[in-house]
Amino acid sequence: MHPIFEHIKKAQSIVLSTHTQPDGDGLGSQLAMYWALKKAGKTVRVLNVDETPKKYHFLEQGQVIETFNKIKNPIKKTDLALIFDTNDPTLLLGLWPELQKNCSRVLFIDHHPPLDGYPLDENHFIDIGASSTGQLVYSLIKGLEIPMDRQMAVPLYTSIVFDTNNFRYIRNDPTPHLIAAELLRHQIEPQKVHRHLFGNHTAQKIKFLSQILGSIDYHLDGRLACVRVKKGDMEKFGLEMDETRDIIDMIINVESIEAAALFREDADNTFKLSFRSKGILKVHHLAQSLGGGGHNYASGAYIKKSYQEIIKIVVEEFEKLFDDHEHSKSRIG
Ligand SMILES: [Mn+2]
Repeated sequence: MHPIFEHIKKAQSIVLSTHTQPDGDGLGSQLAMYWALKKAGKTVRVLNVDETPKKYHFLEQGQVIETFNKIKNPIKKTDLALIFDTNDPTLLLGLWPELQKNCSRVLFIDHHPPLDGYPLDENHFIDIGASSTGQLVYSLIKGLEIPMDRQMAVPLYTSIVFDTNNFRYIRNDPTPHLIAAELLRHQIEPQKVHRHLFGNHTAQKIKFLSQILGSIDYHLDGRLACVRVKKGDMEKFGLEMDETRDIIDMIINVESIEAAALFREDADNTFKLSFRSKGILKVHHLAQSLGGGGHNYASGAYIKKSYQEIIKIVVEEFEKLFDDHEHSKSRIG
């Protein structure tokens, strides 16, 4: 059995956290774990660096999530901290040193490839073959023999549906469907979950989308689509950061392209980049070379440069990826 089970069993006090700008997988994972550990009689606290975006408020039964920079009670000595859906300490911002200082052990539960040069020992629960962190949390709850209930099933289903983009990215693996089928037995009202995750666009968001989708630039003979979200756009349409997350998933649906890049301007000369690929190109190393990370076909990075500099780098790097792919094809063929 994986050592994580022993660590959880012997810990009495546990803090749960996830990456900055939390998403459906990170939040769903930590909330499912919260209810499971409470049921097992543990003292549990959920502490995140950023506030929960509006669309996930339906998950918050009982306001259990605390935001680190607003906490009323300091972090006390804690046996264990579990970090979900990342293995990158920098994505915990100022919370990371506090966890290091106050928790006897800090472990990652994640499905992202470990960062280059940051070895993780066997105590961390990492499986890059899992389609969501929620899937890993499901196996933890099962392994700990905590009986499933509705409070755990709703956030777990949310994790799986969110990270597989409605069961699109499951790599021929039946596990996400099998877990979902079991969770459906707990009256989770899946239509409500889908509505919160995918059917929650405000009229303002649709206006924003019409502007953004009208401004896609195509590069490399139409194989790469790039779109820029300017700093003022978010304020102009009254949007949360989280509301730009699904734009790139819409753009990648353009039939003729192979890859897409989104440039979100968070401050002057400061961009959040997101990359998507339909499967021919792997975009994980491109993100890593820019200081970020992610998966083979979905990755991202934060970068401080002017837009002109960044777009040049990104288009050049994609050109290399396409060339490498062509060469490998001709070698095989
Ligand atoms: Mn995830």
